[in-house]
Amino acid sequence: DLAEPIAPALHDRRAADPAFRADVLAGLAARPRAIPARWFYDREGSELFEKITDLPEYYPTRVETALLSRHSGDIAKLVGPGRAVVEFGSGSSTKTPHLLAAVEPAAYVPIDISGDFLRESSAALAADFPKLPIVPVEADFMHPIATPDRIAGLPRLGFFPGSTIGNMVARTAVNLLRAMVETLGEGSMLLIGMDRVKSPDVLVPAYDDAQGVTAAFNLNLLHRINRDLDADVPVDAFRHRAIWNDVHARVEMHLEATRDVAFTIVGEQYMMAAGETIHTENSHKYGPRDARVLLRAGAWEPIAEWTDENDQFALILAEA
Ligand code: AVI
Repeated sequence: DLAEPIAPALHDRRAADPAFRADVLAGLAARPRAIPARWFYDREGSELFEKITDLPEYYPTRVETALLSRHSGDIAKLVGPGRAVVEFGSGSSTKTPHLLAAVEPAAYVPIDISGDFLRESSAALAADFPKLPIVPVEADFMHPIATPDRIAGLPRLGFFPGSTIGNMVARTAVNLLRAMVETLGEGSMLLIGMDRVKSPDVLVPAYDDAQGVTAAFNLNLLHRINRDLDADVPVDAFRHRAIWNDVHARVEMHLEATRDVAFTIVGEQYMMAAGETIHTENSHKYGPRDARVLLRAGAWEPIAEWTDENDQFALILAEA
């Protein structure tokens, strides 16, 4: 029959990660509904996140990059030359060159779960630092990682910018910090970025911008479900919500159904009433003492920290 559509050739149906499928199905069956934020970052989501980092309301990237370039001399003095710099979740980081230029590392080891991003960012850095050995590792940094032989015996500096730690609840953050000690070894140092607690009048717009880029980033999760999980979620029946949760000191992102909806995901039926939500992200903020307590709980002792004049964001140097 010529009218029969040749579905696989016409659709860009990507092979879904079984863990994505499991998290979506479990997350929609749970109450409250929640899907882990790590699933935002498919190709489209990663591109939208890059756009977020340029938004006027989204201060963290700008402030952290300025802190790194302003204080790289002080950081270099405390860190000393000849370390292997190990970056956790390197993505397409624009902050790394500031650090590498200052600390004169013996090697750079970017760790990322996305091989594509790793290859792209490693190639870009190699052009700027032709003499620096770059040893990319494709891995999930949430667990201890065997570091490459190439950096055996070198002292290490872990680099974890972007306030990514804020996307984890305290227990997960502490587990990650301890995994970093295992990966890097005792005697290592860690340079970590953490976003500060501040007025919701600044925080909420940073996660609900006027141009709607963050809304598109959040809603892309539903598009991804439709693309990857053979689903028919009516994305236009959802809206982006960003709220400040003062008890947990975090900005939360949710997707709220604007009318009663029914949809199918890999053959399973789901219903949501108007006003019901899916919790998609936490972004925890840390006061100065909170940040130090978290690091100590994760087996790191803070030794120096740098903040901007408005105390918006902190870069903290710690040792294991
Ligand atoms: C990647 N992470 C640190 C960002 C944040 O600020 O929590 C993710 C993000 N979500 C919305 N805007 C940015």
